[in-house]
Amino acid sequence: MTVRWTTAGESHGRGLVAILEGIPAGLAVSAARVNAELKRRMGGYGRGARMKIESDQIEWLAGVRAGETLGSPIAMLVWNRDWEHWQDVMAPEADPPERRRQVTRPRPGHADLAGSLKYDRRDARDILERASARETVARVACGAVSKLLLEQFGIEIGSHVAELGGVVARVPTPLPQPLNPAADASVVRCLDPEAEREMIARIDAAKATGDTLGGIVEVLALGVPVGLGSHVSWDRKLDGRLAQAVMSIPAVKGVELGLGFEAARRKGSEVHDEILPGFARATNRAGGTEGGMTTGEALVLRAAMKPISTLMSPLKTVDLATGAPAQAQSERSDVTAVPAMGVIAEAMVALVLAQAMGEKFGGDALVEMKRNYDGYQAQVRARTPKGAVS
Ligand code: EPS
Repeated sequence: MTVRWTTAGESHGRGLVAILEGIPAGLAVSAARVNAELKRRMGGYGRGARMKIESDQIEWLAGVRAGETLGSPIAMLVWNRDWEHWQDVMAPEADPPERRRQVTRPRPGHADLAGSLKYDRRDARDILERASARETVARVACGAVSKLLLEQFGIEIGSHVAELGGVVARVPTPLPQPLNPAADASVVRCLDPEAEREMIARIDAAKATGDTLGGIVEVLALGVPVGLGSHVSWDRKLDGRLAQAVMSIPAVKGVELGLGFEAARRKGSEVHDEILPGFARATNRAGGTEGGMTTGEALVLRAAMKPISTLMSPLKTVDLATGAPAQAQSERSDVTAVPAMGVIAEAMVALVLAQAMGEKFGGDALVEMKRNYDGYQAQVRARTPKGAVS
């Protein structure tokens, strides 16, 4: 069974539902561990008032019994507290009291315009409610369960903010280990205190002028075995699958592995990671994949997020109802969500890795998956020449 997942829910609807299938039976899970990830996602300097309203917590609906997975689809529910204020606007009944809070002035950069035309909606709220990053709550819930599975195999995923609003952080080498407690200690999830101060100042300045900011997050996965993914077909290549998963996060516009775009500017001798005795690598410029497969080195992925498209000082648009020039809709929103995006990107990486681990090691039960994993690791060790690492 392949790991697959889906989500449902509108930003100001009743709640969000996450369904995750293909996690083997016998994995110990707890709502507390999932909720801890949801809490991390809610944080970050520059978030709007909505995060003061919500207090995201899952309720298990299916797939878990006595603290263990059953191998059946896992369903989780997160109620939207803000629903209380939106019941009449978002009511599913055919005859709500009135269709209030309509959006007819599409925001440049948002799904509003293309979605309204494609789905033939007069009210862009029918589009924006689902395009909202609120949906990522459900992804992070699925990612949290995936992380628990990966932990069983010694795989650990973390992230930190490398850039925000044009401020570039000096990334410490080596990175703190474990990474997340150190990153989470910063309100912008940045490991460079000087850059953190400047990022906060720029967020304050952007807020004062009704503007928004983007940035870059780095995600690391440690302990990933060699050989996840495959070189044989385009849709099995793990680098491509990671890129697709992370690019699907709202407002993410670029994904790099290792050197990424920088590799295009260097000579081959300055890009590739030489193979040393014991199959060790002196460098990890590839970022943990070669030929669409993991190398056994750390997976290093960077995701670039554009500034949020809801501006309090709005850009020009055209009213959907009248066709007249207008100012885009401005609603309560975040100045930046880059720190949260790192947590979401961790979840997407966790889901893709859990899926790839499931493909490689199969198993309906965790014990079976572990046996397959141990056998494969022994096979790889037997192929690995002994030798001093120079
Ligand atoms: C969002 C707008 C804001 C954000 C929201 C994404 O919500 P609201 O319109 O209710 O103020 O806070 O993000 C979340 C609710 C969340 O949980 O991440 C948007 O338009 O995309």
